[in-house]
Amino acid sequence: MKKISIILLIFLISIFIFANWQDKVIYFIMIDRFNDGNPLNNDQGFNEYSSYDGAKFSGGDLAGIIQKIDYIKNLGVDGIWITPPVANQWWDPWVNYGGYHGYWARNFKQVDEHFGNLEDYKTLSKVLHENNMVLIQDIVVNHVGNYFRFNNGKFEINVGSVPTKAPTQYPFNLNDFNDPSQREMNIYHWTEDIKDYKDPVQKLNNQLSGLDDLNTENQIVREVLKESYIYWIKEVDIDGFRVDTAMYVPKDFWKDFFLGKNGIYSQKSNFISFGEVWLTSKPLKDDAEKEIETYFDSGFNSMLDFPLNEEIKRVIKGGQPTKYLAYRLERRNELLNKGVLVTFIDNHDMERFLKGTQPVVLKQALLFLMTIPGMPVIYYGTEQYFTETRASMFKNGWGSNRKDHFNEESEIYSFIRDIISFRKQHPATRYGNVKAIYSEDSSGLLVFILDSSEEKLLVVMNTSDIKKIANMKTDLNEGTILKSVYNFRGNSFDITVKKNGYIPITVPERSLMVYEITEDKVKVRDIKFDFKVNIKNNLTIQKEFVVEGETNAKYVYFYIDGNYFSETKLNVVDGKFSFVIDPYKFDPGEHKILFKLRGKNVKETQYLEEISFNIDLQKKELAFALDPIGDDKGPNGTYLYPTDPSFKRQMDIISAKVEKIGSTLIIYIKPRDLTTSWNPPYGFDHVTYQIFIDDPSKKGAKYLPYQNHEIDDWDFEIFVTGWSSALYSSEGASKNSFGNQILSPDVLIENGWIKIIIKGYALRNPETFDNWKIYITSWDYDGVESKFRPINKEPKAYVIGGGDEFDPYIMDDLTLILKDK
Ligand SMILES: [Ca+2]
Ligand SMILES: [Ca+2]
Ligand SMILES: [Ca+2]
Ligand SMILES: [Ca+2]
Repeated sequence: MKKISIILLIFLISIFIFANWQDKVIYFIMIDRFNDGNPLNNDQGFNEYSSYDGAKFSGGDLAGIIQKIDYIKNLGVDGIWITPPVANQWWDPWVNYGGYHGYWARNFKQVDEHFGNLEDYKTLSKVLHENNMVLIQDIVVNHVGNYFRFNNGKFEINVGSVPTKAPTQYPFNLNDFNDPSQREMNIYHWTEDIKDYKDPVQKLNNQLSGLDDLNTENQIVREVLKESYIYWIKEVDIDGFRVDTAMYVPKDFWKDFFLGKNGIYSQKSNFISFGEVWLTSKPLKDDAEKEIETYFDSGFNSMLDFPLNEEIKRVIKGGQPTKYLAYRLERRNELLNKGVLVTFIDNHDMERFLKGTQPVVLKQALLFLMTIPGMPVIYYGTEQYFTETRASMFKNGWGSNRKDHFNEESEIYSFIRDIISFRKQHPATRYGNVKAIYSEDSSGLLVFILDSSEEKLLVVMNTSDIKKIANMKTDLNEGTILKSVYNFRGNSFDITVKKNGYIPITVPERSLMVYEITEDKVKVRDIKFDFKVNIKNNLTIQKEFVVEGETNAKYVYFYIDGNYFSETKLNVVDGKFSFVIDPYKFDPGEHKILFKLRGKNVKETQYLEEISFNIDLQKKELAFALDPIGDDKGPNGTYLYPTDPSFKRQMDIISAKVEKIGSTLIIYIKPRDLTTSWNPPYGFDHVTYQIFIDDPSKKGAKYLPYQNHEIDDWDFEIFVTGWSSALYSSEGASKNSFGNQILSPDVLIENGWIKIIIKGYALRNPETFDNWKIYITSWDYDGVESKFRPINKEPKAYVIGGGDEFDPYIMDDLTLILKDK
């Protein structure tokens, strides 16, 4: 009896552990920043530990994770992914930074002294498995730490490297280029840093930010890497790998690593390996997906979904058109047939999703992730509203504000637990084929159907900050009942599909609702009025257009672009009505109009099919100004550029102009030098622009966030770097916080101009820009630390000189006053 129950128990446990990966939700932990279970291992005596310095070890370890198993489990996740636990280079004096994160290996087969030892790691694995949770280890094969470099062709050893000046594992210790026998072993590629990320040869063979690139073509290197990582499967019984920097290693390496003789997959069944190929696609394009697809063919059975991550940020956080996300969702169906897509809203290498936005936006994004197929990952701290990427959860770690953050009662912790539980109850969220049935050319509605063999769900999301209305055309049979199964900030009543599959719906701002498409049906009443109108689908409007129509309805209402608050009631006189469309109040491009007809009482309501039309307008110049050359010296002419040679005169503004097309505003800035030293996607670096827009009819803020300066009045701020853009409102802005983000404006380079496009819907479609003021300031931003570049008396490599931390963070500036009569 006892024996049988044990066998049964083992069987049940293995079902849990070996359930499909797409049924799981994973919690991602940076070991050093999660929890300190053993303070004795924090300081190894090399000045590599400080809980006040984000560049150093903070004290988190494997024992700390074990102590917090219940906290992790109660969130409802099915396992953890941990940053590499292997022995690291603790301090690199060449870059003044430490390997607390685990990606700078010293020895691939040893647990780092700060994190514990092999026994701790085995215990962690055992405790996780006892709790039906999996353990995924982050691995690196592309590089070790930064132990050598070629400085203008001359080989140099990083003699100040801590704790050793070379890796300690054979053959990676053979890194002295000046020793002919070591050189000939060719364990390394013996290269300089990658300078051109578009050059495929450099990308595979050169050093990524100084990290010594392993010769992954060399058979010895291949064997030892394979053996090193099999070691963890055998010793610790880990269940999967997250594979760092996969695109910097040749694809045939991966084939051999996973599928070759004694490959990873021969070691353990159902072993997952998800690769990091950090590529994203432009809106409505799929270059990244195409490249990521090739990794599934090279041995990976799972990949991180970076294209989706970017689209979620663009659309849900950045207010860009929901049709972008609709496209991305449908494009994923194909990829999902190849393997597991690991979904996430942020990670340890990027700004946290919550930074610069509101909790409600974070919640919507997380919920969205839980409604679509893939294996969602929650980055630690998300469940406590963290905004700092690598802040510590524990009191004595860096960035903790000297508080423990393991609060299971917090609102966002409960929210995440609830949405994970919702996902588990609904197989279509994990297995459904996704079909988008409604999306917009602006922020607003995204509606899609999830179709799995077990159930069909309809998801309705509104990404905008206004209530939306639509009449969606579907393939569903009339009378079908859509049963409300989840409601976030919306309505929880059921919906009935109307005649011909139409669903009229109003959707509150920032809400997400899920409906089960049931087999139940009711009879629907057919309300049909006579209606004729002169605006037809796809009509192009270039000047004022008079809409005229006839109907036997008592009342006619219309809505523009699904804006519930644009509801306009028309007078119907002798069965006729008319109104005017003024194209200058619209962004160029596609728009839509929805008519609602009513009889004597509310029950007699008919929504018509939406009619789309195009606004096509000429652009109009609103302002142009030249700025002196060489005045990029701060307000008093004392500022100096950082001394690194990559700084030219990027912060010198030489001219600016403003145009509009309809209600879309376009700002152009011409810098003296345009550089791309760090491969910025928007095509410029070593300068950022903080642009303040004043709508004279409104009273906004005075302080320029983080810039030690104030002006009379501003209502919107645009913050543009070569990597990102944001439009903020002055609401919520202060000396040291940006306001609420409204949109990510598009940024392009055109003939030496930086062109920033702000859709009018984000500015609430002003009728005129006359007398609006635009104040442009230039500075630079430290992308690693996510803050403005500091200023000091003396300039340094990456520090601006000629002032101090209380001086205005403005290198050059320019004001434009718009004429729009
Ligand atoms: Ca510790
Ligand atoms: Ca490489
Ligand atoms: Ca190096
Ligand atoms: Ca200038």
